[in-house]
Amino acid sequence: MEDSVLSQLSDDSLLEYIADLSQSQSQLDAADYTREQYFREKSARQQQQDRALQEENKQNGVPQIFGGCAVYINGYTKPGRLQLHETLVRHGGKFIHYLSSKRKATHIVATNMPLKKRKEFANYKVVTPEWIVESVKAGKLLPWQSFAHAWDDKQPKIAVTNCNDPNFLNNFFQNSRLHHLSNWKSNLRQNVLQLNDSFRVPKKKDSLTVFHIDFDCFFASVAALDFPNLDIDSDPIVVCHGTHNSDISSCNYAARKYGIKNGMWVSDAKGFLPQGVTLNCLPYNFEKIEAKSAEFYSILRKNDFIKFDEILPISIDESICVKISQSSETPNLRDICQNLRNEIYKSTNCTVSIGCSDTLIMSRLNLKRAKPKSSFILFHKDVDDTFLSNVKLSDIPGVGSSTISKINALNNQEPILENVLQLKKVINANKSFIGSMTATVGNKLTKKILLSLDGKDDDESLKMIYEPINFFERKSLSIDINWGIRFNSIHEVDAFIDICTKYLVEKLNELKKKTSQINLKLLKRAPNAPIEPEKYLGCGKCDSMNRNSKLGIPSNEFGFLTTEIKHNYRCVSCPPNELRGISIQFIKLVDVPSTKDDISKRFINFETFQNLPNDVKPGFVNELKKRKIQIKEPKVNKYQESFLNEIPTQLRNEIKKDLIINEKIKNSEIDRIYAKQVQRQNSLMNSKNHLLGNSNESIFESIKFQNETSFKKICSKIIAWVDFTVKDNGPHPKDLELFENYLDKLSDSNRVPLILRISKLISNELNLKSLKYSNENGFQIWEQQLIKTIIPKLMKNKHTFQTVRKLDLEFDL
Ligand code: DCP
Ligand code: MG
Ligand code: MG
Repeated sequence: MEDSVLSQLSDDSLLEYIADLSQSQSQLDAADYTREQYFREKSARQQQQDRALQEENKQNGVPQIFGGCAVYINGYTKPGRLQLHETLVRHGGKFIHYLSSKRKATHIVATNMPLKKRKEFANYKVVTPEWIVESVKAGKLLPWQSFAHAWDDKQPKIAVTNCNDPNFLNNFFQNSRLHHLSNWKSNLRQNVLQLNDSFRVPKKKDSLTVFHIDFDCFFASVAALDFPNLDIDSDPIVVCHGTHNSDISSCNYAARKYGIKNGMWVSDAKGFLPQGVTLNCLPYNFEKIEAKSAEFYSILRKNDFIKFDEILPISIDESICVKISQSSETPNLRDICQNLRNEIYKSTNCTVSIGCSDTLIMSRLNLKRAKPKSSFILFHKDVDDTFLSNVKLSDIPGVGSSTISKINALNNQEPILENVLQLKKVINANKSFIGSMTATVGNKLTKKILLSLDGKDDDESLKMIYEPINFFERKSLSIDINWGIRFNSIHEVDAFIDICTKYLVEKLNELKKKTSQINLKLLKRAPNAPIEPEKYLGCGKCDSMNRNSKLGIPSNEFGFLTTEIKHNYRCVSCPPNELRGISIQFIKLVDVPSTKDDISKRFINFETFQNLPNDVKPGFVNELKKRKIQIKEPKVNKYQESFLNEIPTQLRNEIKKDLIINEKIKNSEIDRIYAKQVQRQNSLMNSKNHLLGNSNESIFESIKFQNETSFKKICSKIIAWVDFTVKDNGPHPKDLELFENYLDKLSDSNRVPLILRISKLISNELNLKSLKYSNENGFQIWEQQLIKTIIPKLMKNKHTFQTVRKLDLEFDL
């Protein structure tokens, strides 16, 4: 036997081999009988025995579940080798005695396997003995992935684990589901822009029917297609990279029955299952996922049941389809949903659920209600308490756990509000609750929540329907790596930033855009977190840090952008070896004019022309004229011109060249940036003037109150108003409403300092009047107004800001 084969033997096999050798000493002594022959014969003998055993079991009706599997057992196992061998053979499997190149094993069974061995067996399916035991129990072949070694995660399928390797990024992307998801999503959105023509964008007056369609446990359903032995309806299935410290991207409803959820760690999920129930961990099949999604969208575009006016892509597995309702006909929505579901199932072998209604929010809530494998239709006017009692607060888009705990704090945690009906009751019982909610979670979100109690949409959400092109247009571009980041020096970080920027700039160019803002977000190991987290090369517990830079003018230049990002890195204090995640965002993308419109193409430089040999120049001049291409003369002023005319031709040309260079310097980026900055500063000054009421020029949209835009004049009006109304019955409610609107507008446009000044103004006014009028009704109304409405608005700016960001993300994954 070759040494290399020897080295592949497990300890057990090697010992067995030595024992066999010593026993068969006499045979080995024979000159023509080699060790290899001995093994071949021994193996053949054993296989014969195996076949006989298998045949007997087959005859007796034992299910041959391991048919086609050739299994090699490595090292000590529990249950033992003999037992596994027998079980396997009885159930149709082939037992491989020695692992040599001739005998290809399909699976390797081992209880323990050191890293070195794991590398050696990198091309095999390496499983724990439970794979055999559990499959026999289940009476069917279970996917080997579910029994792959736990430390599989520590040796992930992502081959390039060194972030300094130039291939790291590509490898990371290939394996990152989040990268795939975001790529798919942006491609789908790009398609929306291109499909512009086939849309019929609804008008505000149209009545709509909205279909929110989403695959049931999408990744899990697609993955299960590769495992016909598994039943998606009854076997618990999850999709994940490893089998321990990796997160579940999708779990089927059979797994959810036990409390397993998307996003859990596999190791935690396993703890939810009762004894004897196995979790089937399946690998990602990104190609198939993409193909199924394409079929889904193609059916939405073309089917025999309904022609949608808009097909809006929410994600790879989810679309909002809008039909403008014709009053003349009442379509049978139940049939449409049923037919669509059937058609999609026929084509993809995966099920979708549909929520249908006349508003976005209701179609979304109905979808939740419909899941899995069904549809649910309810229009907003039919919303009743029973329906609301089934809607969780967290089902409202934009409402997360922090909002929920804030609302509960307002209600003194008594009782804990979980569903929407409970919230509705609290609001009905206590009208001032809305005011408190506005003060804590912001005006926009409060309005949105109140509207959703009636099944209605807020304006922000409706933009998706009424302005789809604007809504789905790509507004930012980002790269986000939170796995495998381990650096030792700033040079390594710089090199990595270069790679990331290059990637982003390529994307930017594909989109024909420039960026006007960059944001660098870093994950820094939390002070108390271990150097290496549980998840292999994961980011572990981190603090996140941010640095944003607004570029003077939009850019798509690699050198400029990467330098800016490196500069940003140096501005936050995160030593390279503490870095665990890097995210770079290009924000506020703007269009680059297409080359056709690029006017510079219609010129050639004077210098270029001047350098041509004199004898060919006339020919070129004619040709250029024909094509209306001008020779760009250096800009010279009148004085320079008359001076130039006085000097000899040779010298004149040289001076002209010099002027060109000077002109170029003038036109350089730096100058433009500087000019922009000056302009910005000026406009900021103007805006200050505006706020004080001295100027009409402003970068802010002017806000009117009582037909005034000058803040100074508005203040005078307010003082007069307070003055006049504290004395008797107080301000007229209509006026107050307008006033509140004005304050809202100030607050929504980040002009909180102005609200502060107004509140001080009113407060001073009330102080002055308190001796004389504090018992008057009007005085008390103003006091209340100040405390309950104006001051809470002061606190609001921060929240408003957060709300806007949430709204941006609300339909995101
Ligand atoms: N996905 C993911 N990671 C996320 C969100 C989603 O990997 N943070 C993937 C896995 C999901 C798919 O996107 O299968 C679709 O997301 P859904 O939210 O629609 O979840 P599912 O389709 O799995 O389940 P459901 O039946 O609740 O829609
Ligand atoms: Mg889904
Ligand atoms: Mg979805």
